[in-house]
Amino acid sequence: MIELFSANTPNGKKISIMLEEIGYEYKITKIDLDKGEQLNSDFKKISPFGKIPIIIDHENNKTIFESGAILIYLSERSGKFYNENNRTEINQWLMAQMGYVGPMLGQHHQFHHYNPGKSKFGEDRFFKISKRIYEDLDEQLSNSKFLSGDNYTIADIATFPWIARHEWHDIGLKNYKNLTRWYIDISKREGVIKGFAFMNKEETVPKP
Ligand SMILES: N[C@@H](CCC(=O)N[C@@H](CS)C(=O)NCC(=O)O)C(=O)O
Repeated sequence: MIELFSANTPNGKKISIMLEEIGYEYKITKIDLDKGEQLNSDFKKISPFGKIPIIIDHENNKTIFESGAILIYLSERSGKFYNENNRTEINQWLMAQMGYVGPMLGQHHQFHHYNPGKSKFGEDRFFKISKRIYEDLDEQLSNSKFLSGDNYTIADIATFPWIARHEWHDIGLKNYKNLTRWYIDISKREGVIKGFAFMNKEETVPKP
C-alpha cells in the first residue's frame, strides 16, 4: 500500500495520475497548504522542504519526496512508463518539466492568476516565458506523438497537469495544435481521469 501525502495541485496530481495508471492501491493523506500543514514538524520529517507530494511505500517503509523522483520510483517498481531503452530521452523531458516547465508556469500562476496588478514586470516576464513553453512543447509534439517519442511516459504524466491549468494561463491552448492533440489524447485515459479527480470526485479535466 502506498500512502500519498498531497494537495489538489498540478504537482499533487502527477502522482495520483501515476498511481491510477499503474493500478496501485493507495491511501490519500490530505495536506492543507492554506493552513500551513506542510510546515508541521511531523510532516517536515518526511518532506525536507515542507512540500507535497510525498509518498510512503508501506511495503518496504520507503519515504520519497520530489515528484520527479516519486515518478521514477513508481515506474521502476511497476515496470511501466519508463522504458529502459528510452531513458535518456525520457529523463530530458522529465527534468525539463521539473526544472523549467513547472517552476515557470508556477510563477505565471502567482503573477497572472493569484496576484494580478502587483507587478507588471513579473506578469510580463512569466507570461512571455509560459508562451515560449507552449511554443516549444508544440514544436516537440509536431515531430513526436508523446514528449519523448512514440510512447506515453512519466515525462508526459509530469507535464500534463501543468498544461491542464491552461485556463489560468490565458495563452490559448487551442492555438497550439500539436500540444492540443497531445492534451486531448492524454485527457481520455482512464487513469488520468481518475487521478485528476483524486481529491474532488466532481473534478474533470478542463477542455482545450
Ligand atoms: N519540486 C517539487 C515542488 C513541490 C511543490 O512546490 N509543491 C507545492 C504545491 S504544488 C507545495 O507543497 N507548496 C507549499 C509550500 O511551498 O509551502 C516537486 O515537484 O515535488
